[in-house]
Amino acid sequence: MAVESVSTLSELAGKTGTRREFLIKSSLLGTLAPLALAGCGPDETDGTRGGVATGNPQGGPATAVENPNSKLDAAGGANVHQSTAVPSGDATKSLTFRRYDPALPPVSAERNLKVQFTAMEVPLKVAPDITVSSWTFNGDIPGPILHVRQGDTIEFTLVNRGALPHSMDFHSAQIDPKIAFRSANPGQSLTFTFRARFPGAYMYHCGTSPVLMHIGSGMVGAIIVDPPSPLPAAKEFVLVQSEYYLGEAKAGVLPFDYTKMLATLPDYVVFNGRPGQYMDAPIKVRVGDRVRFYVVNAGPTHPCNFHVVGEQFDTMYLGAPPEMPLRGVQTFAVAPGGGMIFEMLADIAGEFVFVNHGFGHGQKGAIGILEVTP
Ligand SMILES: [Cu+2]
Repeated sequence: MAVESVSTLSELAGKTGTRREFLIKSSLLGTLAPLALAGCGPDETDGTRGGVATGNPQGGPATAVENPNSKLDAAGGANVHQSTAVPSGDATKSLTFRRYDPALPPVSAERNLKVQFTAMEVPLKVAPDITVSSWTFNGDIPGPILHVRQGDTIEFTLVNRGALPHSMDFHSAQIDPKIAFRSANPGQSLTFTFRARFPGAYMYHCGTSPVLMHIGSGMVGAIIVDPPSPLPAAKEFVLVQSEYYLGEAKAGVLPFDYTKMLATLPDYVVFNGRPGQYMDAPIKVRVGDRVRFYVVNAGPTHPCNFHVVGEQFDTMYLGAPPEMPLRGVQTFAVAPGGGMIFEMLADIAGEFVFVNHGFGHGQKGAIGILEVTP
């Protein structure tokens, strides 16, 4: 593609048609083109993902494995840093690509919840032509979206069906991490209980050493804690940003690469586990809708400079909502390990690109379209 002298995004968009066409045809050429142009099966009505598991916890007694010091992250080199979910032969053919439903599931009706996740290492198709050797909660990146209310008590059980020790660190919990966030060995489980004391958009992740490898291999997710009085009615979406650092494919599956994680130059930066998935299958709302994005940055390393092209956020909560609202925000950086709530009124029809405005990372996949229809 010839390099043209263009000064603005809208100027270039004008030369190539719509902004969406521009982004698909031009901005995403290179890293993202195969992804953005490939068919993503829209599943706007997918109600199976997320929600709150309320079944009785199963599995054996909690293990007494303490979480090793994460300073070990800097050690590098050991076999523990290798991804393990690499199948023999070309097992990727049996896998299907699924769009991750970004809709916030309804808040749990229970005020005392029982939630159970399963830690498992599985190959995961994150684009029609990209399969990664992921470590997951419940087989996906990110794990299930949890939605609770301030003051709720959550009895959490982690069942480890993987080949490595795993654990759970809820940023929404105030608890002794050495006890609650300890690791469960393969075949074992652990349980701890916490109260969601503050509302907000919180990260959860595996905290087993090396934490960088467990977060970087996909063991992340979001728990949204509502304030006691509901925020204004809105169409609500959860975006979990994370970075992918990948090695050479084996049997069609790309392993995560710990050395590249330490070098902090990602191959992809993604919303909800799939690079560019909402370019081809946009998030859809109607004119007049209030739109609320819960943006959780799972990292492991880089900020998410969240921005919507052609819009401003009339409200962004700097603290626990509804406290400390900021008005008229164009872009705000969500730190790795952090979560922020962004609101806008979709009062104009069109295709609005939401993006990590750290554009190197936007072009690596942290980009999508909010489609506002009359
Ligand atoms: Cu883990």
